[in-house]
Amino acid sequence: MATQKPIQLYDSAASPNCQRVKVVLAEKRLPFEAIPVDLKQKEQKKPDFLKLNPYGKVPVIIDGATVLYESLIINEYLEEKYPDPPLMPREPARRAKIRILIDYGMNHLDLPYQKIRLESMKDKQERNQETIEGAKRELRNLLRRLDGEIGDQPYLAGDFSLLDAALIPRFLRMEGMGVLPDASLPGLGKWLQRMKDRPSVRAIM
Ligand SMILES: N[C@@H](CCC(=O)N[C@@H](CS)C(=O)NCC(=O)O)C(=O)O
Repeated sequence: MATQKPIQLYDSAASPNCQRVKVVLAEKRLPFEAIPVDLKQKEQKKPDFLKLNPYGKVPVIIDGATVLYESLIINEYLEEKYPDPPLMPREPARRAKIRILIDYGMNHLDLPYQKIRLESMKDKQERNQETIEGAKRELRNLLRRLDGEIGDQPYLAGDFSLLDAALIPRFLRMEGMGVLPDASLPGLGKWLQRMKDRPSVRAIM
């Protein structure tokens, strides 16, 4: 019987979008072959790569005859195709809630998050510290909702789920930016520490 090749992941080590897929692959103990894509050399815009992902971005996975891009969609696919261990609850309402929180963490936090990122990338003399501090305050205000969601639970939706995997790359960066840990967000501080103890997260750090 022919054995199926391991999943191939077109990857860039520093990419948060690739990292969230690698967390799910590791949690599900799925062997994969990482194919590095040099983003600086624009390998992602070459015709052969565009055949895999017309958006010209990583990650892309190849699983047998299936070629997929968009990290959140890849993770949903991995959950459906390889349901053990489950990273989504069984109840439709709880699954829907997780998707709402993924959307919140990815899209609703995006404006202040990107503001800090872009401002911090500037040369020191051009950087506007007030813009950065204002965006940090804005971001912490938005994070209160997630801090309220986690409460005393170990993970954002109770058990470890696709929600934690989706958000951890961004939260590791927020820690690097000095947004977290913060006394006003105690639940998220504890969660971040717990996440960093997981082998799947240690592997992307
Ligand atoms: N929505 C996409 C975003 C993918 C994305 O922006 N990937 C970045 C790396 S983190 C990339 O490939 N950037 C290179 C480019 O845009 O040319 C996803 O979730 O997979």
